[in-house]
Amino acid sequence: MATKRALITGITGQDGSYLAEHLLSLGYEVHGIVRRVALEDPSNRLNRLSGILDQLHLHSASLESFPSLYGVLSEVRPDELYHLAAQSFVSYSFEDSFSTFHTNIDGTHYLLEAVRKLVPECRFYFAGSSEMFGHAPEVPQSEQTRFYPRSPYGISKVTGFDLSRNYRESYDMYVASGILFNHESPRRGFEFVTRKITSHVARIKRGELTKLPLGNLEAKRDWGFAGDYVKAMHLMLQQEKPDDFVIATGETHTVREFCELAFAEAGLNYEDYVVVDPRFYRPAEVHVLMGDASKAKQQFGWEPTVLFPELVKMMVQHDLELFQAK
Ligand code: G4F
Repeated sequence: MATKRALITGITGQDGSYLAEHLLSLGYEVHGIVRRVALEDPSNRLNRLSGILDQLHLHSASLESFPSLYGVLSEVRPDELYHLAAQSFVSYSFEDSFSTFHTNIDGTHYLLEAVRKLVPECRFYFAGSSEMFGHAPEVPQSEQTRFYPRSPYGISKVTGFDLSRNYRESYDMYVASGILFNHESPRRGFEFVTRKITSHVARIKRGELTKLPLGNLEAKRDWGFAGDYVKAMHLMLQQEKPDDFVIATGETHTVREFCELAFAEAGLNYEDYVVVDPRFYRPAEVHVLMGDASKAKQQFGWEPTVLFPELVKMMVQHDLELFQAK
């Protein structure tokens, strides 16, 4: 069989790097779209890809520019496209909703349109998000649950999801959306709460910091391991028909519980260090997320292999070593 060619937007991020590794291990030819600045500053901006860089084909383009995306698509002509790139930090989307909408909605629209024009047979993965459920009317949330986004980011993802479904239904394209609940790893960005906590634990342990300022400690999230979740993305594009799938662990935990376990892993009591700082509260919060991934399990046998305690441990151990070495 001919080698399959995959194109990943957001390849430099946490999910992009795990997905690229997974696809390489399956024998794919892997291409990625990156910003021009990333190619000019590889040691910082491509650091998550450092182990596989020589096996990748990177192309510079911007989600804000249709011609640049069109150019890459016409050159690569992928069999599968994984659209992961986005302004993905919910807090920031409140500060600049306009650029969040431009990047997340227009960027998705540009890609779908370029695929339709150039490679209509290409299978397209859209990175939806549990943030689309927002103020959800039920717990757990499944593919049937009504969306009620509570942030500009959530609104942008609902629109991207609707656009994706509309291309699937109008043009008979293979477009699948993953509704992924929070997924973390040692490669998570430091602005997200899990990595903020584990990196602070490591720096407090070293005596570099004395406090960890956080916002809402009672928010509940369904946290899984990103390495598991990228496998579901790939499986979604191997089905007979395109569809949408929830990917989650089915457990929910508070930010407070994450702190408790993370500090305990380093032999510390979180109550001695965590302080509530109203600056980290959001104008509108999503209080409880918990996913029901039974459709993915039933259709392609996907199940998480890493659950909450193991995930916290993995991230804390990684950061203890990382900051020890600095
Ligand atoms: O880690 P977070 O910033 O992730 P959030 O907002 O749930 O979004 C992440 O998961 C989504 C999937 O549902 C993705 F679509 C999205 O791109 C992103 O990856 O915040 C988690 C919770 C929130 O309730 C937040 O209010 O932690 C609470 N929190 C409390 N203190 C904090 C902080 N979050 C951050 N980032 N920083 C804090 O100091």
